[in-house]
Amino acid sequence: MPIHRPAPQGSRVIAHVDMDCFYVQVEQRKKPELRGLPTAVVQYNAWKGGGLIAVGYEARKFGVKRSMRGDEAKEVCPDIQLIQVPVARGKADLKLYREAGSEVVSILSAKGRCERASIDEVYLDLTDAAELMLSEAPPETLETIEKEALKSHILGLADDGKGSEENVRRWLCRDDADHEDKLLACAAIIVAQLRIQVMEETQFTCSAGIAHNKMLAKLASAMHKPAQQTVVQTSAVKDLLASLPVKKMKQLGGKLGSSLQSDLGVKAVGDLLQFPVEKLQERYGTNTGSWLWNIARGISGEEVESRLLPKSHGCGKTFPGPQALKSISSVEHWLNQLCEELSERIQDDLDQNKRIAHTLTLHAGAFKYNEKGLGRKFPSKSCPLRYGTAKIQEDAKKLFDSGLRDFVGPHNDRWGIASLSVTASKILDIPSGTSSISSFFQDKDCHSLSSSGCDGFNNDHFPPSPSVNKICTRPVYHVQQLRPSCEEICDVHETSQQNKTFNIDVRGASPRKRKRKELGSILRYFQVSDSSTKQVVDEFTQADAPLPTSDSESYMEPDPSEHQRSNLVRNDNNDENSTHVNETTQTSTAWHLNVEDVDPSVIDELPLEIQREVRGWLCLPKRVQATKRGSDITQYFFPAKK
Ligand code: TTP
Repeated sequence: MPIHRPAPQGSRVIAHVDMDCFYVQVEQRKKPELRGLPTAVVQYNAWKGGGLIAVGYEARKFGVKRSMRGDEAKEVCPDIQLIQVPVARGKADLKLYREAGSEVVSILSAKGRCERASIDEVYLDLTDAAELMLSEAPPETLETIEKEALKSHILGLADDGKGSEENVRRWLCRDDADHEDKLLACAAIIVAQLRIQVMEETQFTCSAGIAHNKMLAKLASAMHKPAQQTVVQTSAVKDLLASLPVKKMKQLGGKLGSSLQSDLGVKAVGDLLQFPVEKLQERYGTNTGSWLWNIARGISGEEVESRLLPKSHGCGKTFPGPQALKSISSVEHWLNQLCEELSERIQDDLDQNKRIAHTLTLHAGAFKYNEKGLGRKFPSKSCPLRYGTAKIQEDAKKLFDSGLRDFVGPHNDRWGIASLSVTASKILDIPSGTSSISSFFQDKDCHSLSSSGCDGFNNDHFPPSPSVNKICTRPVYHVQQLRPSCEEICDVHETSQQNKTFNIDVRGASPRKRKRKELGSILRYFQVSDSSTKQVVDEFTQADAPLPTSDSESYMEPDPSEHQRSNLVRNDNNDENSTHVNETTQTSTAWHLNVEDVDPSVIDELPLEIQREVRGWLCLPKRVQATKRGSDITQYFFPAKK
């Protein structure tokens, strides 16, 4: 659903940079003898020469299109060079292209806030760079302006008969232009320089759109390709949108666009101008109605996010026609391949970028043999992500089983799987070092609240069963419970030689203790890990399956006096709603953590640099005497001085 965001104060200049026939360029850089030849990249497939996924501009001249198969492309362009996408684990391996995309991102990001939008496109917020140029070296003061900038397409610029480059030079150097257009002129020069730099350093060409917001910049970058740039002046917006088919606008390609066409008779984005905002809101809701009213006027407040790395990692494979998977063992085989790749990629991300993924999602495209027309879709399923190939494989398999049960229904019809994918999402940074551990665990909690809460796992992902409620309520319960313990760090008692227990007392903490805010969050991590693990299990169990109450409390036992809390856990499992749980937990005051009961495999799932520290922390007997309070994070978990 589109999200309406009010336009920010002040002028902005945003560029959308899109690589030209990207995979083809990557292949041509690898094999320079392909340069200048009609070339396409095909996805490995024995059927009719495989499907084309990228088509070079030389091949496009012959009418070769991405929708074609290799054999069809050869018919229209007999000399076409068909390059197979690299294959690993029986499926396309896009690592080469991903890394090539990163090379470009690292060049572009030097000039402004940069958002990597896909494998080959980025948004850049050039407002600061353009303002700086305007104040220090405005275009009219420049001795030379790169030809690349002079070749810009300026929408709405009338031809004055002096040749287009001269025309553009005049536009770039106008001193009577308003501030907004002057910023655009500066940005056009900056983008041209960046594109030259990308070309020189990577050998790749790209195209760009330059405008006052992301939406217009994206539209513009596709208008003149390859290796060109297009500028959208404010005065040209109305004409640009007047004839733009609704389906071409981002977010209008699906149901919303179809509804605009069929219900309101809107064909072009500009047709929306005739509808008052109230009418659009009445029909599509306040948010979407406001968004539609604004985009009709070229207004969009969407910010360029600062993101150089992908938002998620996904591995998928299609099994078209007769290749559809029809047995659990074949699904398992492919899930294992996909999960192996996913695991490798999230591990690389963790090692290289210190980022950790929190959610694993399985999507499948499925059909039933005896069903005519559109039946129930295979539901996508998610669960908290556990690191390690075997664990991801195990969880993905359980997600699949759960989805399949919902899909086939009680009749146990024969089924086929036409596509499978696994995705790791909700990727958060983890700062390294001791001080960062608490932040990391905080993150885990935040994640727990949002992703394990109803927001993160929506009902598309979870069938409405008691397990859903549990997923929504348990982490809320834990976090509610633990917030106070973070603020009021506790005494830790060694209750016996064999059985070390953390007793976290949140009653009447002193201000001094309150200063240690958040560091106790390491405990929350274990709770979250516990609940995470349970969530996986819960998600797979049927609604009527017994709920693992005692297990889930194995290392986070309630104080025996806390009958109320114990009851709550049970209520929770009995589907009580989260509000009730939250309210009542406010009264709960004490916790015990039994170190012996911590599952060591939980530690294995932590980032390496943190593992070491946590292991040290768990070796209490040796270190209790050795470490002084106040030296590091372990201080908070050692027995208090009597
Ligand atoms: P696009 O940017 O959509 O296209 P492109 O870069 O090939 O060509 P253009 O110059 O028109 O922008 O996609 C980027 C790459 O993503 C593309 O080179 C191959 C890959 N891709 C697929 O694998 N499958 C697809 O369906 C699409 C659209 C792209």
